[in-house]
Amino acid sequence: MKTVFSPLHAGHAGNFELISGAIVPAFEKPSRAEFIKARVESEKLGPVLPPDTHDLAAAKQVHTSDYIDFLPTVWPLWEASGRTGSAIPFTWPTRGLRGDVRPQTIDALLGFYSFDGGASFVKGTWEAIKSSYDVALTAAALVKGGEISAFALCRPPGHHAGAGFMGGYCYINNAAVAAQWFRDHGARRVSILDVDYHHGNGTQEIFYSRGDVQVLNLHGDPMTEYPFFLGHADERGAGPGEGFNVNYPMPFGTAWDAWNASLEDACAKLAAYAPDVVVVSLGVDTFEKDPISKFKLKSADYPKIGRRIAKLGLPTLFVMEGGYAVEDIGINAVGVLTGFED
Ligand code: SP5
Ligand code: ZN
Repeated sequence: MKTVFSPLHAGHAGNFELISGAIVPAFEKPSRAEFIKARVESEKLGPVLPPDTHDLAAAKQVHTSDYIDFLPTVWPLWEASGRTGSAIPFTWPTRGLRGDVRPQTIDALLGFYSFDGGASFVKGTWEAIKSSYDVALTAAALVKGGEISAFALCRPPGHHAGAGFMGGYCYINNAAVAAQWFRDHGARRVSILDVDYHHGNGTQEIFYSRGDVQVLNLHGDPMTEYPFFLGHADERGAGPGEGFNVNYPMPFGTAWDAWNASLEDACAKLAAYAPDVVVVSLGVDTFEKDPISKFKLKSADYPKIGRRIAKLGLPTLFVMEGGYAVEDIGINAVGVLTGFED
């Protein structure tokens, strides 16, 4: 399997986030991608290729144009306002406030275009976001070109980013961009299988009213786990999309057997949908040693995930999402990929 990777991810570094009442170095950090790349190489998964550069048209097929145009302006506006530390939103237009009026100052715009403070900017953040997007589209083109699978080693991740907002370490929804790109390049139906520990709220929002992209999500129950405000089992899609959004919320402590039962059900629904291509939002924060998550998957479980997905017999694009146990992230992420190739 070919991997697409860009060193430009590394400029997105030194970010902070608010967790459990303390401002701490962000768990989403450059070493994540480097550990995965090192494991791709040591396992001899296949060649590691640089991305081609793309314009932003494909991003604007799933995100609003004003949101995408905002992203490269964040750091210049932040610097122009005299600040040197990272740009983090702190005010949001929740219920009772005006979310329909675009404000005019950078602090307000950061809140207008986000749902939490988990997607901050430093100097190299936009270049990293753009490279992650290029990685996803380049890997998607490999699959369209006839590869049975490809690995988009994206960083930053994407599945929390909605049509018009960032959050949860995510800015451009790389998996959604790739799924839409497949639709725009001949695929009649696309399935997105999101196995990250957190609900892919952005992906769900983007495709919620559509019947041409099926979205299947396995995750921590939002009653008690981030992102809290989406991801319940009764969210089944709307209008032409009704029945094509499927959520599998699971309790803290979920280990392989129960998690795998959800995977089996999701794979059955995916096979019945008979898509032309599968996009896997590959998060490995389901791991028992993940520092911010509460599932109990073991390293030996990850190849089983890959083998099950391979059994679908469909062209498959793996898009990297979360996973914060950096010592093991390469073993687990690449474990899925080598399992796929078994
Ligand atoms: C892509 C992805 O995996 N994003 C995850 C963003 C999670 N942000 C909020 C994490 C809250 C963690 N709370 C538990 C504290 C553990 N001490
Ligand atoms: Zn996650």
